[in-house]
Amino acid sequence: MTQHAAKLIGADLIGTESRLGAYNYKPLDVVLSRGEGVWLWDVEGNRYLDCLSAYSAVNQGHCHPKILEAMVEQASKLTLTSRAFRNDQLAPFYEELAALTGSHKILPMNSGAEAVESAIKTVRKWGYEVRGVPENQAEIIVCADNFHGRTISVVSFSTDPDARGGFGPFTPGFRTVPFGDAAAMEAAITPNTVAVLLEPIQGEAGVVIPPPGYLRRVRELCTERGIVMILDEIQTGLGRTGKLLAEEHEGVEADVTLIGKALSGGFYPVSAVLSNSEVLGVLKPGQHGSTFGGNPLACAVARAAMRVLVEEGMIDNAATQGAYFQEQLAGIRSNLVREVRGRGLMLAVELHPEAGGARRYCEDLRARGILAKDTHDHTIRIAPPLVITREQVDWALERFDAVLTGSHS
Ligand code: IF1
Repeated sequence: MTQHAAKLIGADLIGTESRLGAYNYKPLDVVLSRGEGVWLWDVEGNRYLDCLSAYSAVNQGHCHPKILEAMVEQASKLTLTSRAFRNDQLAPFYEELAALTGSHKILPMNSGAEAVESAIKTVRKWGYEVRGVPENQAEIIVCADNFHGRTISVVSFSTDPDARGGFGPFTPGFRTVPFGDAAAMEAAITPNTVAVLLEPIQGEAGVVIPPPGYLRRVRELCTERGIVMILDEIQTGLGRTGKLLAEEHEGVEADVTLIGKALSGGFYPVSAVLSNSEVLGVLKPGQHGSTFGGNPLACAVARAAMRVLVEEGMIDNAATQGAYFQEQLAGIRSNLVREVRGRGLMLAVELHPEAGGARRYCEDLRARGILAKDTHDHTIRIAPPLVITREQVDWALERFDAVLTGSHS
């Protein structure tokens, strides 16, 4: 096929998307058709380094051969039984996930938002049954600028006008405090507070790292006041920040941890609520569930995704390459850049407002073979698959340098 024909096919696909699809996204106009490791190819055959990793769902790299093999093998045997019957993949999935994370109880779900919803339901019930909170009075403390998903209850406590505007009436029972302010959190606690819910590093907010000691202080508060600490590690978990879970950077352990995204290496929606026995123990048969949650295909895929993450040293690689990437980005002499920040391979370059928005730089990066996503107008988010090599980081840095210093290559 000629380049011209491929371009027409791409344009045609974009046209059809616009005509038939709900207009709830405004993606870069790059139509991808293949992925391998850190690389993506579009329908025209152009190659790109992926610096988004499907919002950290593809930590293990695109189409990881071992996850693919597990998926194909399981798909040819058994895909779905529902939880009305048992399947032979669920128990080993529990066992391996519990061993990896040190959890005592696991609730398997599908999307990240479902894991968040499931945690909210569970801690409310725990509040009534274990803590004796009066019926329907349970409160959960959340942080401003959070991102936990798109369902009604979850957007009910979003502070982003786009995420919640027009979607009321909202679910009550949430109190919002500034992220990174433990004193504000302490002040918001009432006798009806059953849980706090937060991201260890805020992703959508633009890779916002709380002040040192914050998570430790939140942990202490929760322990002192008998409140469940829920960490949403759907984006930060599974190696992204250079540790299995981002909570490890502060040496804390949440009571409830939510994971999703990379739990399947991007092959399939798989999420989970991890907790101690007391909290998830409140759920009894018939009180919560999901047709697809814990299905054998999901479990087999997740088992392979966890295995390669550990066996192939991806978590350490995220720490090593992430530190190098960040240090080198910070060394780029550009008057556009306000701050470079991040942890592991969860990085962000925040531009000065005068730079005119991050989107144009993402377009420029795309023209040079890098796919990165802007967030909050002025921030370029950089989160490649955790399999990225030093050479590939250097390759990316040349291009970031060119885009941020306005030099032509
Ligand atoms: C979209 C952001 C990332 C999440 C955390 C729960 C969920 C997410 C911490 C829900 C999902 C996504 C969804 C994606 C964009 C994306 C995102 F920019 F919106 F914030 F990753 F940075 N908790 N994050 O980050 O998980 O139900 O989607 O499986 O297009 O909405 P989900």
